[in-house]
Amino acid sequence: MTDCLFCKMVSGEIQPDVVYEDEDVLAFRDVNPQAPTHVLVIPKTHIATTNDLDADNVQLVSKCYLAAQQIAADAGIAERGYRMVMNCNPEAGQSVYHIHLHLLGGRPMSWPPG
Ligand code: DGP
Repeated sequence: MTDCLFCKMVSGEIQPDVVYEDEDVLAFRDVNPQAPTHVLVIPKTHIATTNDLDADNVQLVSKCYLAAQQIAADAGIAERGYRMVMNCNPEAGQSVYHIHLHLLGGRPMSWPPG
């Protein structure tokens, strides 16, 4: 999608701080980090929200999780623990409408989230 911030990162029009990339997935540091490690993992295919997942595209979410797992291991936070979350729509705080998996770690976190 031409108007999507994260699609512009996939195309190279905008260059984030990339930590991982393969043919299906791009991962980069969040511009406003909420933890010492805060990486966004996105499918290169535009999917606006998790409501738009279906049997044909859901495997991209699996790939995001596996990439995040590796990034967490590389960051040295796998054993201490980390959080992975996708926000959907306004009440959950989604602000960029291209699905993204937040990987957060490197500090203790509370539950439930705010
Ligand atoms: P969410 O609120 O779940 O939609 O998360 C969107 C995240 O995207 C938020 O944590 C901030 C991040 N973000 C927004 N604009 C940019 C940007 O231009 N570059 C990077 N690296 N991250 C961004």
